[in-house]
Amino acid sequence: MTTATEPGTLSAAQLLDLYEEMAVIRRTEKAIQDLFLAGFVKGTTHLAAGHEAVAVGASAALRDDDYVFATYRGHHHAIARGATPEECLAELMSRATGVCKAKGGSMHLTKAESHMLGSYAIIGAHLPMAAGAAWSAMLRGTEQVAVAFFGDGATNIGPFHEALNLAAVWKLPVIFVCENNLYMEYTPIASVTAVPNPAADRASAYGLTGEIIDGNDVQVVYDAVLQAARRARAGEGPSVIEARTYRHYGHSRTDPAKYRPEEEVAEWMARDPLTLARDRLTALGVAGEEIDRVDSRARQLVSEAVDAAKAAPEADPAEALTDVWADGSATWRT
Ligand SMILES: Cc1ncc(C[n+]2csc(CCOP(=O)(O)OP(=O)(O)O)c2C)c(N)n1
Ligand SMILES: [Mg+2]
Repeated sequence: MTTATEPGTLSAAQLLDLYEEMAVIRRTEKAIQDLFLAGFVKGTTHLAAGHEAVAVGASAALRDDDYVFATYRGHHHAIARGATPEECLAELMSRATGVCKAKGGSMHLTKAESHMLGSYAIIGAHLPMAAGAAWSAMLRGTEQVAVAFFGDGATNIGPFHEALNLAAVWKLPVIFVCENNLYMEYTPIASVTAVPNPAADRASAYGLTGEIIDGNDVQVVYDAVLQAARRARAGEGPSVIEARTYRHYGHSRTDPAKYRPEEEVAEWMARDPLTLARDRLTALGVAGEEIDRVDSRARQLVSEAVDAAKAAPEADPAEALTDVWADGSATWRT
């Protein structure tokens, strides 16, 4: 995983690595949309195309043993924390080689061995879980941090407030990262929220500082999370980061997102995280051909992942009750 030691010190090579990770996620999301429309993906999907910089920038600023919790819009976090596109695609296609052997599906991508402790479909549910993981790390003295990524909609849900409160009281090493993409399903968050910045403006109620950042700029996300993680490891408690971003697709499945004003969509598309990273790379002297080579590599990797996932065997029903409890079995039920 690419890391640097000081905010603002990512080298061109490191930034190019982050660009590649974002390109891989973008290609994977596009592949998922195509596979879904072709009938290969069962259930639903919530694509994170447009949100790549949040996952990749944050992940690069974390240690490999830090804990990450995400929402049902979590493909980008799973990949940023070490799940391969092939494992994710196979999971969505109910294959035996899926990252959860087909028990999770799109909304529950989880990779416990890389400390990606799950994607949660109940809005806000995982914020107290992240606080719990942070508490565990604090008690064990490991200097690990826990990060909860959640949508703007979660800020109007009780567990958001409960988690921030207790995290502040106990000075837990947890980072709350709101991916504010302006909408909760089909409702503009601004139309149902009493303050303009749904996460950051609430932080002061718990004695915390809320930081609003450009969630489409991978360097900015990296800097903000690196500093928050440092504070957490130094015993200075939780941070609230509101990363403003935008989804490229509709909320889920085949939602064409016609409720979004055209100018708004155009404005955000012009601020695509990949375009912003490309601009940064160009300013650092990286040649366009080199970035194009990285793009081709990402396209190739995902295309091979699609083929491999399609060719993989269906999940074995005998696996349905494995890996569902800490001892690796389901014996607790019997
Ligand atoms: C507790 C709860 N209430 C309602 C829902 C239904 N629901 C699913 S997605 C969603 C919108 C959430 O929006 P946001 O938190 O902004 O996340 P985004 O989809 O934009 O990433 C809602 C209300 C749910 N899953 N859980
Ligand atoms: Mg939202």
